[in-house]
Amino acid sequence: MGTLCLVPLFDNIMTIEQRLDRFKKTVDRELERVLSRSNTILFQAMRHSVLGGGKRFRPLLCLAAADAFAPEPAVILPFACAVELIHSYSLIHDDLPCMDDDDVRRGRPTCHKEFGEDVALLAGDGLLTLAFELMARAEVPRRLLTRKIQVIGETAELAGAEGMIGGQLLDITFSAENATEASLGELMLKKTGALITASVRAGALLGGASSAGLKAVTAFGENLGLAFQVRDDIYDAAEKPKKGAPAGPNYARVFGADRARDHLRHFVEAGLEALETGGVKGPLLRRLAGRLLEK
Ligand code: GRG
Repeated sequence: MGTLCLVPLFDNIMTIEQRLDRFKKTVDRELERVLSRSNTILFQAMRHSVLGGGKRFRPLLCLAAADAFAPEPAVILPFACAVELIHSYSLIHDDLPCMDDDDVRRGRPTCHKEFGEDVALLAGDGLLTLAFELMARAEVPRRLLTRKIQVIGETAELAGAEGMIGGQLLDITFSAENATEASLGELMLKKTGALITASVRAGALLGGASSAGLKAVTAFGENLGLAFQVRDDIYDAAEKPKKGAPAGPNYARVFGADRARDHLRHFVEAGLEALETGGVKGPLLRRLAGRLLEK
């Protein structure tokens, strides 16, 4: 009895960082499990890309958003893993020679460098479809069935042609001469913000958020997506340009590093304010937002 009582007590005294670390380990273990069902070259390529590092920012956001309400954690896990699989697919395709043509990802050879373009293309497709399989097959309590279907539909939309993929199209057709804050904002909101918004909305919906809570978390996700991309652009602009590669859209290059840093802070603060306004405590969400202002 003593031991059982200590479990919730231990939960309460765990720091926010410890809880996030525990979530990350749970996600890593589950991703490893779902990707171990076969050892074909395709699954080897999928595992190479998903299990080779990564901050797991999107699954953490999903679990943190659920945690802000009253979740049953086991219900959320397949959805948290699904957003990471979608993210990993987008990275594989983004690294291909017809896109960014990158050789290194997370400090290791990109998927096509290790397995060839044909297998890498299919590995991306395999991860995308596996994500939807995980969500469709996830067991949820009866009262959450409608929300589960909503999450699957929304995730498809936000990751799709009007969301992340649409953002990637804006990226490849971008012209620096005609760039405005609005056009770059739309690009970032779609390319990076859409999947981040999908991640927090999935967690909030399945965590039982009210419509006010959901509205707050959605505004948080959109602002965090913008902050995430501006931050990435600040780091990117500080690096030497890649040999022979045309410079893609970059907030810090277009508007200057100082203005980009101001905007990064503004987007993080606007995200936190949205939570405040909606009465969402969400300590884990706040901590993840805070990470974007750190080195
Ligand atoms: C579908 C081809 C295709 C592309 C979709 C998301 C995307 C568009 C492309 C990925 C490339 C990219 C640089 C996107 C911007 C967002 C970003 C900084 C991704 C890196 O995400 P992190 O930092 O990476 O979360 P880890 O390695 O931690 O998972």
